[in-house]
Amino acid sequence: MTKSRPDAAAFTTARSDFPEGFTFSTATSAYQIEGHAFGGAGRTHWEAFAEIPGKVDRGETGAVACDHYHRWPEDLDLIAEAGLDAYRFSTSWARVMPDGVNVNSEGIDFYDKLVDGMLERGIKPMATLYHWELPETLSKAGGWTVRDTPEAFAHFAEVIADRIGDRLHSVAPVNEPWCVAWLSHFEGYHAPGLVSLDAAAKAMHHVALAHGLAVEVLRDRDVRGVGAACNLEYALPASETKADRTAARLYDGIYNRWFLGGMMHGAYPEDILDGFAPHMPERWQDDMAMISQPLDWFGINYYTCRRLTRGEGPWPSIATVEGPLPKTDMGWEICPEGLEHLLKWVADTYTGDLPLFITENGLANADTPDRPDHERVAYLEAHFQAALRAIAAGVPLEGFTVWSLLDNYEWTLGYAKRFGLVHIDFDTQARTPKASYHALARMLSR
Ligand code: IFM
Repeated sequence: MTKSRPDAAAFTTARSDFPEGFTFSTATSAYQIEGHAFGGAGRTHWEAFAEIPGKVDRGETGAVACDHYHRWPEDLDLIAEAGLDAYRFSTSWARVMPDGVNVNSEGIDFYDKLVDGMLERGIKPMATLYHWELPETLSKAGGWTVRDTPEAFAHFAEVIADRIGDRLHSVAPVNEPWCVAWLSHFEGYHAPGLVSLDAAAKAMHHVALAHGLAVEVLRDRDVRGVGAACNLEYALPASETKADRTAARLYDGIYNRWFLGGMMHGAYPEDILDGFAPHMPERWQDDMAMISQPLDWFGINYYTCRRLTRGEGPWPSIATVEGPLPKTDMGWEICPEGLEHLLKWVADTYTGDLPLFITENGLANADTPDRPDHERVAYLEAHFQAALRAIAAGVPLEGFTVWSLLDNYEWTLGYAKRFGLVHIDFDTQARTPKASYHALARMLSR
């Protein structure tokens, strides 16, 4: 497996190595950058979660974040000046509908201006409808464990589609469904912080249903480029024992095959259904046609591989073992081979000729504005090369999105982790493009 190259100063890869028309973009999400205290946005389950001692580092929230709500023209200029083709942004449900139901005109106006701002600068708007800021009213009413939430989400999708759908280049309903459901309801690591197989199984279905209901809304309104953005991990057994191979297979089922199977084949994986069965919502089978409507593209958010072994406790009893590869500031192994593997596997097993996009890839690094972030250049270079190998093998990959434009709110880890191409001083809000930003701009010009 590839070692990272922390001494790399510039990309050897060039835009011209990729097929004609390949889309390079960068991504952010609403709650992580906008400043949720501004513009009449409603309380979300993240503020509630951050108030529980010990759940979020230093109890931080997205109240101010990068103040993108006021500084968005400067941020869009940074995207345009880098030579990026597109911007993957998200629309905050709690900003547009503070109580999850009624529209806040200031909130929807913000996205209207933002999309026009992208178009004026020649940037293609790639929207994600939901990147995790559930209005607290809906969270208190059961959140993703109840069917009312996907139904309310369909209404939110209507509001967005009616206002900005005519100008979007592409749209994905839910960012990283696994995080919304499993990480937040079984592992308890994200809001609302539940640790319950019953809640998690219900959320795993309701989030998939939210995707399907939103796809139907977007299609009804002729919104172009309707897809999905799922996070996938390369699941490896910690050793070749049967127990470790079983753990890796189960992890792969919950993390990767659940949403891929539901969205692309209209069928959840049987080995995972065996464990979820007592907890699935009534008549879930009736929703599978809605969940698996045809898409225009499928997006993969990829960061790392993971090594699995048998854990303690009831099903699914999986534990993680630390691996040998160099790690990012998140402690995640740098494993570009996992991206190549997943691209080929997804195309072969699920998506066939459907265009694929890498909708997120990047690393957290302990950056300061006065030290070049060589590690980010090396990480991205290795993943560009993995993408090129997959393309050479016939995978219909059409775009690559770097996470993230700006250092931002990393959820449970607060502001401690820096993923940006652009450094943010969270005291002054000064934006300082990092060495990786300049290197990427040069790479895109070649
Ligand atoms: O910051 C997150 C983002 O919100 C979703 N994808 C992974 C990123 C890094 O953890």
